[in-house]
Formats: sequence, C-alpha cells, structure tokens
Amino acid sequence: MLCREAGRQLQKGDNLIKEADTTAAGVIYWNEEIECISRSDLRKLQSEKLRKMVERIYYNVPFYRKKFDEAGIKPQDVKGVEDLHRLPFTTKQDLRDNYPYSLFAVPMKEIVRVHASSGTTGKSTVVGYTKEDLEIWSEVIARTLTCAGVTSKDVIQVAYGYGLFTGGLGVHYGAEKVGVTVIPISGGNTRRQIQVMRDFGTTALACTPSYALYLAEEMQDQKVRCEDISLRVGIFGAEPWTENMRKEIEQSLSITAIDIYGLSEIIGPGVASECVCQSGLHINEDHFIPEIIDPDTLEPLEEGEKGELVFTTVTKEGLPLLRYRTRDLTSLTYERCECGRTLARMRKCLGRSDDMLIIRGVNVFPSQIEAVLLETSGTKPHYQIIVDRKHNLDTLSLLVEVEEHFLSDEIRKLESMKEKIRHAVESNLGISVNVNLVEPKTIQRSEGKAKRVIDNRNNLQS
Ligand code: DLL
Repeated sequence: MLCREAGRQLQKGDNLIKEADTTAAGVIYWNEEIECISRSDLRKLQSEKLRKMVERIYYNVPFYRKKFDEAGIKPQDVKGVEDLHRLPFTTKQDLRDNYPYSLFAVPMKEIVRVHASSGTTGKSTVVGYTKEDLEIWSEVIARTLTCAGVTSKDVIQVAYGYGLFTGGLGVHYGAEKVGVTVIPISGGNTRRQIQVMRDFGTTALACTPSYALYLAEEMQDQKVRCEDISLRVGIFGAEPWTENMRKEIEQSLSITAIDIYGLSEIIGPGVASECVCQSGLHINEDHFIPEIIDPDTLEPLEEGEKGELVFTTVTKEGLPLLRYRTRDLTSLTYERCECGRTLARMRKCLGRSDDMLIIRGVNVFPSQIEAVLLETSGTKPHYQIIVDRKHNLDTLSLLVEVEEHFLSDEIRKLESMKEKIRHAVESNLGISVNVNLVEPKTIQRSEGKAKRVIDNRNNLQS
C-alpha cells in the first residue's frame, strides 16, 4: 500500500493527481506553489522573511533586543537561514516572565484576538494575533484540511474546544476558507455529538484522538453503526497518539485518521499536518522554520536525528518567536513526499523533553498541582498524580497525604478539604480531578527523585 485517498487505498503506480482530481473536487493542494516549491527557492524565501522578521523583532520587542545585545548580534548579521543557529532561543518560561503581552511586537490596537493555554497558577501562556496573523492561520489550516483530503463538499464537525484553546476557532476559520460546511459544536456532550454527526451528515471530524475513540465507544453503546453515519476522515491532534491508536480509530469509525500538530505559541493547529500518505507531518515551512536540537547541549542535529523541535516564526506579526523550544521530541526529513509536497516532514511526536502532561488535550505541569497543594493547609508535601485512560478518556487522580490529626477529625472536614483541592485544581487547570486523601507515609518514598507522576496510559499504548 502506498497511499490512501479518502479512506480508499491507492496502489503503487496509481496516478495520484488523477485520483485526487476525480475524488476531491479537483482540489489537490491548497497552495501548490508553496507546498511543492523547490527546496532552494524555499530557502531563499525563508531567508528573506527571516531577515525582515529579525529586524522587526529587534526594534519592536525589548526582550529580544536585550538578548541580541547581550550576545553581540546585530539584525544585519543575520543574512539568512544559515545564521539561524546564532539566534537566541525562546522558552515557555520567557512567555510566562513576559505575561501577558510583553512579547507582542505590535501595539495592542493591532491585536484582534488572544488565545491562551493553561500554565502555572494564574499564569497562562498568552498569544496574540493581528488581522494578518489570522489570515495566515486560516491559510495553514486550509492547507491542513486539503492535505487530509477535505474539500468544500465536506461537512466538518469541529469538536475541539472553542474558547481560549486554539483548537476550535483555529480549525473553524480555516475550514470556512476552504468552503467546508462547519458545525461549530465544540467539545463535550457526547450524545449530542453523535446525534449531530448522524443527522447533519458529518463527513469530517476534528477533535483529539482520545475523544474520537471515546465517541466510537459511545456509538457502539448506542448501537449506532458506521453505516448510519457519513464520516470518512478525522483531523486529530493536540495530544500524542500512537500508530496503534490510529488503527483502532480507523477501524472503529471506518475512517482515515490524519494527524495534525501545532502549538499556541507558534500559531495553534496548522503548524504541520499529515497528507493521506500518512508518512510524516508536512510543516508549513514558509511560515515556521523548524530545527531539531539536542535538548541537553542545544546543538542543532542532522536530518533524521531525533531531538527537540524548535520553531522560528517568520511571518507572524503579533507574537513572532525566535527559535521557540517546543519540548516536543521528533525528527525531520526533507525528502519529497509521495503526494508531491516538498515541505519538510516531522515524524509523529510521541514524547517531550519536559514533564508536561497532556490530559484530555489540556497541558498540565505537575508543578501546577503542587502549587495548589502548597496553598491547602493540612496537606503534607507528598502526593502522587495518577493519569489513566478509562473508556478511552483520560482521567486524573490525585493521592494526597494529610496531617495525622486531620484523619481523626470529622469526615465532614476531610470532605471539605477534598472539595477545596478538587475545586482549586479544576479552576486553575480546567480539568476534572478525583482527589483521594491518604494517611501520612502511605505514598511510597523514593531514594532519588520522588515519583510524582504515574502515567498508566503509557502501558496502554505502544
Ligand atoms: O494543542 C494546538 C492544537 C489544537 C494542535 C488542535 C492540534 C489540534 P497547545 O494547547 O498549545 O496547542 O498544546 C501544544 O500539544 O507542544 C504538543 O506537545 C502537543 N501536541 C499538539 N498536537 C500534537 C500531535 C494545541 N499531533 C502541545 N501529536 C504541543 C502530539 C501534539 N502532540
């Protein structure tokens, strides 16, 4: 098998263009000029954009100007992509330190939208978009959807959350740009999702892969068969998922499952996406230049070597970022894909170089939970975070040791402490948690680093 087109398998030797012409309303690439550009022309384009962006960032963002000055670099020193390695890195901590708007490169009157992802108590990562940034976002999502074989004939159910999370609105506007019929249902309310899918003739589903599995399971429970719905393709991302999970989703929903990758800091979804060949995610390199570095030495790695993914945005106006460390681990290939696209491809991301967990699509750092516990009197500094997957949905449980005297207190007091922790975690992280209070010394002590997180999902996947 070489490649799949809309759930159907193409054989070696098939003429992809002809196939796509007949099956996908004539749309093969959203932007063929860029998606199939020669590598040398792309490099020229990137270099030109990088030079302009460095100039802009140096004069408009004091944080970067200081970094450049400290490193003794002037904007004119950056001649092109070959000089990327000389530029300073940016981290999530830098965004937090400059919370909420200090890294923006334009006056606030030019910012027309903000999004945010969760962060340590009260401090989320805030990102801002100008009108032009929103245009770029729609463009890269249009490429993403077209890459997945979605056309204006499709009906897309957008079950990513709408709101501060970038998933819902990001996919929404790109889908409208393509002319797809959009059902902006947002996340949750599974019963309704299934009813809408059936009644509205949904052909494409956009949500996290774990939610897709959950929907499949609910459909089975409700005796809704794949033949009862028109779904043929899924646009899944926002969390790591394995090839095994892909197989399970494809079989249970009878669809082609496409992996899409992105992060709020860079733009949201639309940074990279698979085509129907499902062999790596095409990076929208004319907007986001990727590098792979060794997360320890910070030295750039070669094509094919696994390391941490770093992006430099070269067109973003609101929040341009230089060498942003994603913490996602992957490798790159610059080989042309069978679909004809020449943009670099990244391997599926399955790991991170930090301790961030992604629970039901929400980014959670153990330190956020620790911060909540520190503020709760009566708890000991011993806790364990247990992440599991039940009925294809992530669950978060917290084991917390409480001071001895609390246990001899009335049950009412313990219940109120539990409720306090639960409420604090939920309001700070936006995710539900099951809290269990336990006696002192119940949680196993470690001789080295405390094992704070038990992620049982790792045992479920390969
Ligand atoms: O998750 C943006 C997004 C929305 C992507 C919808 C795809 C679909 P954040 O909330 O900022 O943004 O989380 C970004 O999620 O650094 C990865 O660790 C992880 N992630 C996103 N997509 C994938 C994927 C959105 N396809 C963080 N595979 C990233 C693995 C992913 N991890």
